[in-house]
Amino acid sequence: MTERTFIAIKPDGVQRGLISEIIGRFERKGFKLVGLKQLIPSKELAQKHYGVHKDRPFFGDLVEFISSGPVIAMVWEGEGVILNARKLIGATKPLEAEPGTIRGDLAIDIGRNIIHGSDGSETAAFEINLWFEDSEINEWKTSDYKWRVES
Ligand code: IDP
Ligand code: MG
Repeated sequence: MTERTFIAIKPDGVQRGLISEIIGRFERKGFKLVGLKQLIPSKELAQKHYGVHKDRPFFGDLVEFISSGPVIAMVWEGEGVILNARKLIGATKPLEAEPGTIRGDLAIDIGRNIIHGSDGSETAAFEINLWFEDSEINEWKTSDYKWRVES
């Protein structure tokens, strides 16, 4: 099913110069970028985004970190993109993430795991709506879409 997911390159990924490396993996897979912006998230936005973790001991540090510098916020579209993005990203703890995944290849620490991806369809809808206005998301077809998806 064609669906959309919210992906964010966290401040550590931006600071380490990994934007093109990360975006390139989603592009090469064949997913389509339909929304993209750089912003320094407010504390309020970070708190809402990570609201499910508000009672966890790391919540304060996490909010502080996410709002500490520029983040690349994106919406990616494609067949099965929500679950598949999670596979491309790898496990939350980078040392447990398989080689070949973004976290497995590019990170070490759970608190500096460089990328966020929505974990299900409800979360994706909530996060896209939280980070993007409808007018910031574009509907378009890649010129070579027939060569990626039989349709
Ligand atoms: P996810 O990013 O793989 O979906 P979640 O369990 O939803 O992982 O946690 C959200 C984020 O919170 C993680 O990506 C990581 O940055 C941070 N986090 C999760 N667990 C810990 C922890 O035990 N210590 C420090 N940070 C954590
Ligand atoms: Mg999560």
